[in-house]
Amino acid sequence: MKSIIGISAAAALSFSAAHATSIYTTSGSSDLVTNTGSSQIYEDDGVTMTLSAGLFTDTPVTGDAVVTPGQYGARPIAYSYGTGIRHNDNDGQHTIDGYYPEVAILSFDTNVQLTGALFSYVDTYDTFDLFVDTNNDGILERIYENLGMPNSSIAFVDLLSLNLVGKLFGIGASEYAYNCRQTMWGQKCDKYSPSWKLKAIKFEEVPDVPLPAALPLFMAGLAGFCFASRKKKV
Ligand SMILES: [Ca+2]
Ligand SMILES: [Ca+2]
Repeated sequence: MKSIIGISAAAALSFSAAHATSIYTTSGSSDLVTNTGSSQIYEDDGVTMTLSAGLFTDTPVTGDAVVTPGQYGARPIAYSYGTGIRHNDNDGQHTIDGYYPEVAILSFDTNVQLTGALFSYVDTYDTFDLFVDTNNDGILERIYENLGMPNSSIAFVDLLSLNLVGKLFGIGASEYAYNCRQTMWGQKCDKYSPSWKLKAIKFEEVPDVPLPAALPLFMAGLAGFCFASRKKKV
């Protein structure tokens, strides 16, 4: 018991060290504002995050993934360890698992960069898939699959280098049996079964207008200012 407390304390410490907002998706979370049953609404540092759930197809070899929010009544359930997903069509476990591939859908009210995820209920060789709405049409695209996490019951994964920017994201678990891909070594299958809970999400607010788009506006403003000041001299 003592070692478990030691591990979780160390994970919490490293998780809060960086300057970013952390929302804990546990049943006792102080960030939780409303739980409607089909979604949980969290708020921290002025940012609102809505957590809902869906299932997704996980097509062998091609890697195609289509997310259906709320399919078979898919819904997030916040437990003391973190949030899992349940649904009504032969759900494998109360975790986020790949028996029917499940995905936690994270919707923010402002542009953010996901910088980290804290997983709980983790066992050996657990993996996760990452989805981002890359073209802002409200539909999630899977951009990474079978990302690894530390072999620790509570595992933090730093997402900073993946540059995940947007308002709509998904963190899910791949299909148990059909997770096979063509690789340069031939067809490889992930024989492990991903199953875990989402304990916290770390993110930073980023400007809605990207810098390259803002630059011409700034230049136009500068040109206008020069023109105005020159006119004054005359
Ligand atoms: Ca489940
Ligand atoms: Ca999209």
